[in-house]
Amino acid sequence: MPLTRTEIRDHIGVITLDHAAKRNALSRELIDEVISALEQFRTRRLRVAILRAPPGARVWSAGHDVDELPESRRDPLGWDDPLRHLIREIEAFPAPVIAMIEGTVWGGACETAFACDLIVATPEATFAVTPARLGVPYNIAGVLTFLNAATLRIGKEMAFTARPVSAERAERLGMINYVVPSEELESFTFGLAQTICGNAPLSIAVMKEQLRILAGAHPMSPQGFERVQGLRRVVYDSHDYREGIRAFKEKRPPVFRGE
Ligand code: LCV
Repeated sequence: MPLTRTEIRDHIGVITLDHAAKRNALSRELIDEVISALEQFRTRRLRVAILRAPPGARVWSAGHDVDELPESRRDPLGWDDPLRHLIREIEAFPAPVIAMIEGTVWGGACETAFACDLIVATPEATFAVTPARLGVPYNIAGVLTFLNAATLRIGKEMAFTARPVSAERAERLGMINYVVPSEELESFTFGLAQTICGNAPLSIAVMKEQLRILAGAHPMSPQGFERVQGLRRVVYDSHDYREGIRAFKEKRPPVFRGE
């Protein structure tokens, strides 16, 4: 049973996350389907990709599939993690990817939306950065995605509180492009996509890649990188990381000890 649906309208490809039973958790299986849809769109030289949930979805995506996170002693978000692969594929896709958001967005799904080029959301949508809720040491490329989406102070607030931010506030802060009523979400997003389709695809592809390279141009010394990786290892080897994952699976609040 596929976990996504795809459709092509003229130069626009649409991927619908459609695994309601798990609230569109970003499992390896679901991510593989999204990535193969993007490859199909690339082959067909489509000019915009839209990533969405089914109309009326209460949850756009619940983020990384927690059942696929290692219990401990292994980097939960290493290079080969499916979520990391998805983020890179969205950033490398040679045309704009629009996140069309209705419902709540959590953790790795928040990063996925922020990795998209444009975000259009309904007023009911919310965005939550959740590593601290689970005790997860987010990876440095992911932190940069958040830093490029929000100011440092807002990024810290979202990371430290793990509280959802409303679509209106996100728009006011420049984290998303538009907030539109749910009944207009589809027509507005497709209108935006059609405007892009009418422009020069090569020029857009080059500007997208230029902006990706410039947005990622944050110098870090090898010593700085090693320090960050060492700190992350302390977290994913910790009691609190194991407790966060276990509490989620046992459907109870975690009890963190700071060790
Ligand atoms: C696996 C799930 C999930 C899920 N994984 O429905 O950013 S980081 O570092 O944190 C990164 C590691 C990450 O992204 O971690 C995941 C962060 N996500 C969250 O913290 C959101 C976790 N989910 C929820 O808070 C709720 O499920 C929401 C509010 C999304 C929806 O609540 P609702 O009451 O509608 P349930 O909680 O009953 O979930 C329905 C089924 O989906 C599973 C959940 O375990 C349940 O499974 P069962 O029916 O087998 O009990 N599920 C939900 N999210 N991220 N599985």
